[in-house]
Amino acid sequence: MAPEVSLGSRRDEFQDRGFLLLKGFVSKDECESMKKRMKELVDGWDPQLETPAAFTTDSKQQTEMQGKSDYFLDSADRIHFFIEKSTADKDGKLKADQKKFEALNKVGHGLHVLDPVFRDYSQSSKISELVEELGWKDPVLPQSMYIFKQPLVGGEVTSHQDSSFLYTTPRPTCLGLWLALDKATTENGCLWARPGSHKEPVRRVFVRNPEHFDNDNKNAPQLVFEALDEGKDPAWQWEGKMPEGHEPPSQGLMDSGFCPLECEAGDLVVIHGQVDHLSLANTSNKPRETFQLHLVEGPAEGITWSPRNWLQYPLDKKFPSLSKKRKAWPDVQVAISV
Ligand SMILES: O=C(O)CCC(=O)C(=O)O
Repeated sequence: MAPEVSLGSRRDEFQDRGFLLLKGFVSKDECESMKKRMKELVDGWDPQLETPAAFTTDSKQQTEMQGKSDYFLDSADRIHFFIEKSTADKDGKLKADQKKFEALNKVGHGLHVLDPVFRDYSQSSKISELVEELGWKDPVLPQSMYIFKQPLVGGEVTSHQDSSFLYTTPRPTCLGLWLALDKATTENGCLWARPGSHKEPVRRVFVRNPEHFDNDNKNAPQLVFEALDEGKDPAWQWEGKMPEGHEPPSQGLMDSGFCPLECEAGDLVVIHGQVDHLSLANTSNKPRETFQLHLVEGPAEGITWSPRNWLQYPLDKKFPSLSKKRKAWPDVQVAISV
């Protein structure tokens, strides 16, 4: 099925609102093959051999949990499995009676390089053509994530700008490509975005903590939030817990300028790195799986990947390039690398 938004108008719409919803970007069969492939990867994952890490978007817990874990930092160019906090024991490991698939929050962050199925989609010409059409000149792809939002278990993702986590200088250049693999609604935790918010600056960055890495204080968190725009946090930027009245159908969210982006399987939400967006918990018994890519401009555009970002490749590796001129992907393809 061809995208509903006609060529030519979607760049304008993207620049105006900061996001796009492209209907039928991939076929239902492609969605099913990604879901099937993920089940195979999860089948091959032994949570007892690996040390899974609970994943959260609560900013305090993020510095406390991800901020202590080498498993998170080491996931940059590997395939690592992260579980919902509610399914973890006090050490962050999978509870003994918990089934592994239902516990998963996400798998990341190197699927686009390491796994043949996710790599094929990430390298496809429909991705590079879209990105080029939206104005990226030297796009490189630092990360991919498969997010589960499991029925009745999948938690909320609090409001954030992606450029806080994938920061570039001298200007932020992040772009998110959020592919729905299931129908996503307000009941099972679809995305919500605040139109026009991409015209506001990046308010904070999630970075490697110099106290930990430079001053060798191993008791300090590895990762911390730093404010870039002190004192200008908008009243709606809830961190941690959504305030009362913001559960579905979420009139409170709409009053704060957010709108729900309900999707069919195969639809793509394109998200500017500065757009405020979030998703609520999955309160239904329906799955809501997605595959997401995040790209930035590369060095040929005079853009530098911040050396303080959490995600760093080993020195001998480069981010894969989506540019038609420079298209270069590392040769490596393995099922799971831990
Ligand atoms: O998939 C979700 O629920 C939220 C994902 C998101 O906000 C992100 O990856 O930036």
